[in-house]
Amino acid sequence: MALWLSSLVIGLYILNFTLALIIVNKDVKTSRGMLYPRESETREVRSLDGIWNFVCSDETNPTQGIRDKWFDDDLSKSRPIIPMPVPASYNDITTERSLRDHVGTVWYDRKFFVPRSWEKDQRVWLRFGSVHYEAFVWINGESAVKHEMGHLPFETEVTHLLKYGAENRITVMCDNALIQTTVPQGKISEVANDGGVTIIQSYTFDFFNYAGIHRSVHLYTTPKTFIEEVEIQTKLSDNNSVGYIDYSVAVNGTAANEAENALYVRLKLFNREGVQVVNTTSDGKLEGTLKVSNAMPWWPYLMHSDPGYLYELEIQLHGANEQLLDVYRLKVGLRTLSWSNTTFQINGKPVYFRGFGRHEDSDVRGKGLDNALMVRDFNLIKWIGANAYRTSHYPYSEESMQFADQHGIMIIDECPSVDTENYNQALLDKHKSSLEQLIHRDRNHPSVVMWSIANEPRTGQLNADTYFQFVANYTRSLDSSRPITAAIATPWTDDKAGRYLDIISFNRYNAWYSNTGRMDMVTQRVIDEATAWNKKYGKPVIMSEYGADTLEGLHLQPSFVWSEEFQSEVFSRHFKAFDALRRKKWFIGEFVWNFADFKTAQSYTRVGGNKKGVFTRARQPKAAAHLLRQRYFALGREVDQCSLPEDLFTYIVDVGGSIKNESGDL
Ligand code: BDP
Repeated sequence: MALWLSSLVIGLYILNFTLALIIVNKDVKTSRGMLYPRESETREVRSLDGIWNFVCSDETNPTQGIRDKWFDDDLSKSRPIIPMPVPASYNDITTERSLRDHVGTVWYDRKFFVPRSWEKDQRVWLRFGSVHYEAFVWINGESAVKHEMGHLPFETEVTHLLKYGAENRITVMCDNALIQTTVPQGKISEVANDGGVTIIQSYTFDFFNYAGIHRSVHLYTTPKTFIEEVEIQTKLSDNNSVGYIDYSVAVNGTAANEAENALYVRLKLFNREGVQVVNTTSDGKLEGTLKVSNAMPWWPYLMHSDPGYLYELEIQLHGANEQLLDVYRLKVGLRTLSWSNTTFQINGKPVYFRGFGRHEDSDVRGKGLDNALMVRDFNLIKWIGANAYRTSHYPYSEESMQFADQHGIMIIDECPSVDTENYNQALLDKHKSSLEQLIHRDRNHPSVVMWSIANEPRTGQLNADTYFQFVANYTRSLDSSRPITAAIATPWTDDKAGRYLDIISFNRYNAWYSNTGRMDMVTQRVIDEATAWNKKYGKPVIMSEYGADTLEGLHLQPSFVWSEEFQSEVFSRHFKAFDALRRKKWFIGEFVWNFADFKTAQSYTRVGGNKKGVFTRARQPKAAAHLLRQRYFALGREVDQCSLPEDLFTYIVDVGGSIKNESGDL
């Protein structure tokens, strides 16, 4: 009897365990609308950025504000408030350790007026560029919207919640807690401290879990019947002289429901000089193709003398009797992407990526959008001669995506899945949703040339195979016009995800995490690993991370870990490997880790944060930046015949003809 009972218990345990392991490919909720807010003849936009009121909940009582309905009145009536800038992470604004390291909910509110003129014949929308990690929003005490997932926008219609010609209140509760089913994952635990117990947030990823209202908050109006979605795909004829823009427009509103057939769109395409080059009208399906003769293709920076060429597409929505209902304008870059098992091409030309992994991170504002920082970063990217970056390890601001379009910088667009492990159904559903939201947001950007579905997922683990098959296939079903990659650090021998990708990216820290300090153990190892990945999957390969922590101003000769000399030498040993690999064609890019120093959680391996930046956190070059600049421009000249900046090399001596011939003219 006892034996029978214990077998039953063991059997039930195994069944329970097995059920937890089964993951299935379920449908996930898809996003709607969310076109970037732009003013037009029919739309008004108002920013709610500024200084908001802020309250931090007690860590041990994170739901108190909900129970006590803090959203019913001004926050100041419930708790003492402090000023908090929006957009910004809240963590580094005050001098308090407790706010920097806070785990759980915080509250924001502010007042704003809505003009009386907005009351009639239109709709009003409230849109957040991003709140990390989960947001709950109330307008005048009424629940307006909830959203889970940092770094991605969300919006809701607030027409019926607003008071027109009067003052309104917006309240936001933001929760930064990361658990095993959030993207990214984390763990919350209760740990004894000197005063009793405290809540600890831990995570394995290597950047500070900054939180708050990270990007702009907008109110905007649309007509009652309006353009809700625009999706475009572009391609060029074989000789790049004719461009094609496939478009499809979705409309929301009563006129759309009542008189579907009466609606049509008129599309006008303007070139950079503002000259109209196409004017066409759709049928009732609101989709079709624009043909652009004498096309100006969108080229990446340094691949062409006029990179980042953008047209402007004006979309006019018309109703019955040709009534103009709505106007929305979108920048369009004409380009074709193609890839095979050996190459990745843009407009028929093979691409060699030279770039960075980056972070949205800076002093004081954390991950908050900052236009000064964004423009400085693009200036540095262009100064150094890079043509690409990966949005490691989450989607970056929409403003930076628009900037990349304009400057011809190619983007590997990554979703917020980092160090993914312990695969389960809830995680899979959210991971897929993060990609859906990302693709929905970024699908019209010419700068986005690849989707990255994860950074350093534990792809050797049980279930990794099924999990990544589902994630990759879902991504492909949403957009088949761009290849899919993931930055993998699992040894190629154990990896189970690569076969679902189009391009293999791998991260490896030779001479840093492995064989620390051994300059003689870099070059061949990089060549061997890249070759092994290519042999295993037969796909193009990118080295998506390599580098070394470097304390600015520390000089040691011969080079020693953490010194500026060490970073330069590690880079140089990699360059040698990359040059050997480039000859094999299937090796298509090199990305340094990282663009700039950035903040991490506290750890004895991090001195004030991760110092693998080529630039400091204040965006000034370390010594290796000058070396990298020479390489990136030299590659640009060899691969894409770009011209070199005059100040690339410092004058040393007039070497005369003989030496010049030996060393080439660089
Ligand atoms: C890689 C991670 C990156 C880290 C980097 C490092 O992808 O997020 O910052 O290592 O340790 O494994 O510097």
